[in-house]
Amino acid sequence: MKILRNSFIWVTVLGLVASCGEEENPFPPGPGPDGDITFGIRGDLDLSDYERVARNDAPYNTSEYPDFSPVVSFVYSINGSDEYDFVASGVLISPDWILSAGHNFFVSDDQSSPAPESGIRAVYGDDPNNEDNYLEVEEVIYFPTWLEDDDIFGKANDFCLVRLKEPLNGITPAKMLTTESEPLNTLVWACGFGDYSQEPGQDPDFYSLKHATSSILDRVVGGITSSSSAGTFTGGLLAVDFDSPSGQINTLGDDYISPDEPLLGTGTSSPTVTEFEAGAVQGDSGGPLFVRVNGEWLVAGILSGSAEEPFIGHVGNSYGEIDIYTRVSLAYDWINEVTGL
Ligand SMILES: [Ca+2]
Ligand SMILES: [Ca+2]
Repeated sequence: MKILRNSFIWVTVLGLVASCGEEENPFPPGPGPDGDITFGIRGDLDLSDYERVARNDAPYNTSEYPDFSPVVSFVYSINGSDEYDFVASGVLISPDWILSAGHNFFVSDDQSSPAPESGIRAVYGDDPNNEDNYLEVEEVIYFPTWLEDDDIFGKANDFCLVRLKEPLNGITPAKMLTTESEPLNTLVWACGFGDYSQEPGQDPDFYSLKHATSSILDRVVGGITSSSSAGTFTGGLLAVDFDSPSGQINTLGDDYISPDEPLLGTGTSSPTVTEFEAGAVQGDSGGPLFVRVNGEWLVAGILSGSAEEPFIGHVGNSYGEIDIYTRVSLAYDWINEVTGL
């Protein structure tokens, strides 16, 4: 599995990739018929197209689109200093609380203790480079089992709640899906601040801007447990795949079962590429997945990671990524207990 907080963790995880055995590869390595290699977004679109959607610029300001204004970024250090090494994502669920991924601030393989609040800033707006929008953090509360039993999406417990020092007024918080009614096979939207800074046309010295991406919800699974001294909890996952415009790559709809796919259960997936189809990249971690229920866009998932090698020879961040979100509905009792929402 791959974790999607930004920076050095990525190198660590790449070192863990297992060899792929003898299975037949449905997709030979290298570009497909229309040059099927990209980074994060569709190769036939520009990052600015996805940024426009995330700003809800017209025509993306109707009820057909979620309001992306409650999606925030984090800049942070692991040692509590103001030398911010990482960028990540989250979503405002009340003026005081942001829901995000536990692994953004604590990964037991890499840290002896969670990143101190003194080195974390939440940033509202579309641009993490705007220091006027930096907000101090009072506390980070992890899902009850996360600190003792963390495994990115493997235990379906990759959550944290970040309480701001001062409430953030002026932005309408996102609503959450509180019941197990995730609409399989419908259009969903993700949003975050994943790092495109090394890509052509981007400034390597600046954080990337907020971008919004779409897909079809391919998997809804439950019954995944995690345990700690706090007890045993049951959670679940949501998953989408990054289909290629050529129709050649449809990883959750093909016959090849990659190492992380059994965790996601069985099912089908449409090869149809959505208008703003994309895969998550480092820094999108903790960002929300919005589903539409009864006409209302609700946060149903928090980005935890991506499946390892969805097909043999897959190029990281390219078509075929399988992005995995931790289910909010199954963690809602904890969210409610902590925040009173
Ligand atoms: Ca898809
Ligand atoms: Ca698909």
